[in-house]
Formats: sequence, C-alpha cells, structure tokens
Amino acid sequence: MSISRILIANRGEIALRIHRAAHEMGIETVAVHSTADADAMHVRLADHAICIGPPPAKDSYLNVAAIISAAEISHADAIHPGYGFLSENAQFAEIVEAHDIIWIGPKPEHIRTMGDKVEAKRTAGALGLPLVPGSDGAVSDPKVAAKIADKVGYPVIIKAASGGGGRGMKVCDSPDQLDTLMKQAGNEAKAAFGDDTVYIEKYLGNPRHIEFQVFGDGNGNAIHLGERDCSLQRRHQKVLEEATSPVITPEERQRMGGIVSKAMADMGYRGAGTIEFLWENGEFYFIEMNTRLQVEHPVTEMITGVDLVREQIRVADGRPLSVQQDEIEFKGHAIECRINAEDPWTFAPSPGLVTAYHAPGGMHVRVDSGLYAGYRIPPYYDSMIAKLIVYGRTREGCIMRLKRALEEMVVDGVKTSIPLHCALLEEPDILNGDYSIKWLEDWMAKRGA
Ligand code: MV4
Repeated sequence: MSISRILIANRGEIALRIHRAAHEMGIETVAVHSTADADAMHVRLADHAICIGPPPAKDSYLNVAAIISAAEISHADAIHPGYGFLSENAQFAEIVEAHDIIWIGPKPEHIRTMGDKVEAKRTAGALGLPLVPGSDGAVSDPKVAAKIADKVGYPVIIKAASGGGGRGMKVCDSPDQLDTLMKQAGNEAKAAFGDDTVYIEKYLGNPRHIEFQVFGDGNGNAIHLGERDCSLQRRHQKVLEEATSPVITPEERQRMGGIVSKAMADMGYRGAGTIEFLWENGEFYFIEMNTRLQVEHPVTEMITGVDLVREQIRVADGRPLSVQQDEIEFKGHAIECRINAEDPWTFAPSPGLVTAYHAPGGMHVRVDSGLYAGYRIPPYYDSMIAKLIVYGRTREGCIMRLKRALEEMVVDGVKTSIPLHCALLEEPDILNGDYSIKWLEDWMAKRGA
C-alpha cells in the first residue's frame, strides 16, 4: 500500500487544505475541476489537473464516472472527497473501493447508516449516546404518532429520515395539528428525497448546537478531540464556530468525550466524524452524525494541535492514529469566521472579480482560502471564499485577536460577510458566549434585516 498520489474530488478552500496536508506528507495531488474553476489556487498548486466538466456540480464535482476516469488516467491511488459533493455518498465510496482506489473516508456501511437519520438514531442509542425523547424509529400511523407526542409532550418536531441539515422538519404545537403536519412532512420528504419516512421528537425550544469531533482507525481504536459550538447560524448556515464551547466544563468534555469515543471504537469507525448534539439545560441530546471532515475542523486543530486531514490520510492508508487520547490536551480557545461573498445583511450572493486581497497575519492567525487579487469568484457554487481562524490562550484574548485580524482583512470588488462578523464581535451576548441556535435570526430581525 502506501498512498503516493491523492485525487482531490472537491474545490475551493477545502481542496487547498487537502493539497497542503498531502504535500506536507510527500504525497502528490491531482486536482479535478470544472471549467469554472480552471484558475483556482489549488488547481495551480496541484501536481496534476484534470478538467472534468462544465460548471453545474452534477456535471463535474458530482460526476462519478468523470472522477473515477480522472483517477485512473492520472494513476491516483486514493481519493479525498472533502465536504459536501460526494463526501457522504456511500455508493460513491463503494465505487471508489471497487476500482482499487483508497477511499479517504469512513467505511461505506457507516456512511449509509448515518445518512438515514432513523438508523443513525437507533445506532446511536444502541451505542449508549443520549437521545432526544421521541419515537422509537419511523412513524406512519397517526394514532401511534399521537400517542408518542402525548407521552413526550408538545411541542414535538417531525423529521424526515432522509433529511438532515434542517430540511424537511415540521414543529407541531398541539394534537389537532399533528395529522396535517405528519402528512405535510411526509409529502415534502417524498418530493425532496424520494422517501416519505418520518420520525418524531420532543421539540427543544432554545438549545445550543454542540458537536464532538471523533476519529477512528477502523480497527476498534477511537479518540475524541473535544467539542465545537456551532450555535451561531442562520437558516442552517453556520456563521461562526468556536472550540471549546463556552458552556462546557472540562469535566463534562471528558465525560461526553468518553461516551462518544467508546461508541466509535465499538462501531469500528474509520476516519473523521462529527457527532451532533443539541444541548439544553445542561443535557446533551444526539441528533445526527456527519461521516466527513467538516468546514469548521480548524478550530479543533487549533486547540489540539492535531492535523485532521493528515490523520484521515494515515488511517485510510492503514496506519494507526498518530495520537492517543491521553496525549490530547484542549489548550486555549479558537474561533472561525466563515467569510462569504455575499451581502452581509441580506445574504444575497455577491460573486465576481476580486480586485484587491489582503489576508491578515500575525501570531495565531490562520486563513484557509484560495483567494488572490484578480480571482473571479464563480456564481455556481456556495459563497464561502475564506475561513479566518484565530487562536488565543483565553476566549477573551481570542476575540481581541479576531477583531484585529478582521480589521486587517481586505477583499475588494465583491461584498463579503466581514462587516457582519465585526458587528457580531461588538455584541455583549457574543462576548459573553450567551447565545443559542435562535440568537442570530432574532438579532437580524431586531436590526430589521
Ligand atoms: C431539532 C431542533 C429542536 N428539537 N430537534 C436542525 C438541523 C438538524 N440537524 C436538526 N435540527 C434541529 N433539530 C429537536 N428535537 C432544532 C433544530 C434546529 C437546529 C439545530 C442545530 C443547529 C441549528 C438549528 C436551527 C434550527 C433548528
């Protein structure tokens, strides 16, 4: 074995992130890109570049035949999918492995299990993770639904088994709406995902979104790398993430970390994963597991010093994790701001030519971005153009440094979310770490946005 050339089946900052980890390991890279991304930074830096199709993702970044062909003709021996696109497509992972190409990701069976939210919850429960009270699996019978809702108490939330990321959910406040909302949720799920399976949970009114980073070697060894607080979001788009969470004590981190890492060890999980919880009144409730590297992984890297992409490549290559649990310390604080090419107040996309670019620097400042002056941000993909990640020994110090870094950052020619981040860092609730998943939308509404 031993990986010597990785095909990067993604674009943007994450493609560059993967390229960097590979080159630091002495591994060559192959960039596959759409015609819209020919001038992207990672395409220039990669050892080989292959155009795989026109701009629409379905014709390029989701084009399985084109990507496998590119891997074969470039003699790539592994594929890293990044996040989004094909990263959680179990069938793609199987196709990659069937071509004797190393899949840098979790076992396909685990991707499939966690992709079905009913199966994921059943699996998580069996592994000892605390669940949101609700139905034991899928519900179709309205009488059964009413019984469950009565038992857990209203309001309840109806979720699509094939959903995730907030799609296909209905909140139900009283028994007389339950029938209608169950039917609606089922119909919408059928239309969106081709699967009308739904399940029911107690609705948590004002939780935080706290997720644990886990990592397994696929042979029954697993570790956790602490939690991230991702509560600051708008319409299921995260805006800012931090590690550690302002509300989790070291004791609680160790307790929950122990539970999630044992669960992953028992599963034989391989690679990077994220276990998502809602957290309310001091309690964790499992909601979903993501079987991929996440956008916000750098905040975990900053406080632990572990290079998560390097570990992904190592375990895919059959090597052990380079760190053990007792070697991992959670030191200091890190915050990531997602910088999008969009109007900071309306969130309307703002693609186009970047006329000037200056990345902030200095101690403990990291910018993950393929931006450069003269780059044209294409309109076809998501609007995230950079991640600014800042570390400090304390949360207060981290925030001061983050404000300084945002002041230094220049992206001219397009609108960006930098002014939004600057405004957020003036808010007492944010400075105090006193926010839930509702906070940002409430704040925007108060500002009349
Ligand atoms: C919930 C919930 C309240 N109660 N489940 C949204 C995305 C999906 N991952 C799960 N989601 C939620 N599930 C129960 N039982 C509220 C949300 C939710 C949410 C969760 C995490 C981050 C942001 C959110 C925004 C709105 C709703």
